[in-house]
Amino acid sequence: SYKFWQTQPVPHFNEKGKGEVADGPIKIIDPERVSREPDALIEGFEWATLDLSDEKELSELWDLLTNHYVEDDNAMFRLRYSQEFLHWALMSPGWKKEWHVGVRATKSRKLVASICGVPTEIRVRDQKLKVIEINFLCVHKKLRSKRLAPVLIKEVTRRCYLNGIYQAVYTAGVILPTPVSSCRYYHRALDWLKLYEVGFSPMPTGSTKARQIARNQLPSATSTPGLRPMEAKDIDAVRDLLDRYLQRFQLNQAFSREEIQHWLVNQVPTEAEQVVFSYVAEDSETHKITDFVSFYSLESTVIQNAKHKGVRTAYMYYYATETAFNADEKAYKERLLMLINDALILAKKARFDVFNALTIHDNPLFLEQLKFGAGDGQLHYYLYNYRASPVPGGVNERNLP
Ligand code: YNC
Ligand code: MG
Repeated sequence: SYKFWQTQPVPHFNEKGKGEVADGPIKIIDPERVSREPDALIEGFEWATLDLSDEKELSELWDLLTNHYVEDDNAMFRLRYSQEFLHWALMSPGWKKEWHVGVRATKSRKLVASICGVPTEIRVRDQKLKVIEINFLCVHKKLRSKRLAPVLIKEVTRRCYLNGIYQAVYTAGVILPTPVSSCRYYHRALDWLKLYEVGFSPMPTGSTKARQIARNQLPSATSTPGLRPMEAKDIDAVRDLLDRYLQRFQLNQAFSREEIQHWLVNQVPTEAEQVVFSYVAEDSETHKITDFVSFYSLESTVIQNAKHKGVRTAYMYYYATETAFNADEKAYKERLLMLINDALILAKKARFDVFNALTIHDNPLFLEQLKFGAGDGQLHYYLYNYRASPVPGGVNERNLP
């Protein structure tokens, strides 16, 4: 019955006149009237502001998430973000430690809950919005169902309002009032046998291990001419290419140059865990960047398995190509199939076990043909304090001329 969400500035289910109302904020916030003090926490706990530039506090957050963050419905796998990933995800341009909120046990000082945000800009159709992107809402397993989550959400909201940010975006696997868009996870096996052994991939009726392994085999070399890792010198070309691509979608992120650098250029030293893997195709004659593809690395812990401790997963990230979509859909699809298949090859070479992609952007054009299979997981996209008519069919709805 959404006792908490009912009280929040989000569109409610079955709102009257849905679709007739113009996009816009739900509530106008007067920062002068926002409380200077956080709400009280349950006895024995206190608020904390995490300083993630301090290795020790970063590893405290890592520890909380490694043991208590998102699991699948059958509790077989739990997301295992690396410390490098947390650094990447939470210290993007414009980050503030005030938006890395924690709860500590007063006596032991142990970190028992978190909610984090980073600022960015999004476009919802013709409107540009300054937002906070909320992630890593987590409550220690022993403190579940005590209504701590609403208190955390209210606290990060207060800290955003005080800093002049009145809207937010977030995603969740669960249904809350009210998704602006929804999509499904697809999975492409890179090491089928391992995925079978950990209980992730089932054996299709009538198939065999040998047949499944053969079916998921990939070429050893990539095909896109001039494909190489993205470097800092490619930032402007990639930004231009990606921005033109993203503007075709009704809901998208308006990346600054600094954000392109942060989110797409690998900055992790070779001895540490690389997070983002980006590649560009450079034309050998004109030296123009014609294509771009990227994925990021996020492991899962295998909760109970004698042989395997973790699954290394590559997640499809952004991509774009000069091959025009509207001019020739067939040529576009061919190019995309080659580019994404190359991403699979590169992920396999980097020892990933599985490649995930959502049904967003132009992904539906390649998923089936590149042997991705539909998973059980859904991902719902939400806006806070902003009413937007639904982006039908997911974030992939195109702004066709
Ligand atoms: C969720 N994922 O419905 P009602 S995703 C938001 N996002 O409220 P309690 C959630 N709300 O129904 P527990 C939610 N999951 O009564 C549950 N809720 O209105 C709502 N899991 O609270 C739920 N991380 O504390 C209900 O539940 C109320 O102890 C119940 O805690 C929940 O990061 C949770 O999946 C999720 O750690 C923390 O189960 C806990 O169960 C847990 O009694 C494993 O809470 C990890 C996990 C969620 C990952 C994520 C995005 C979060 C977005 C939060 C909303 C942000 C709004 C914008 C704020 C900024 C505004 C500005 C400007
Ligand atoms: Mg709770």
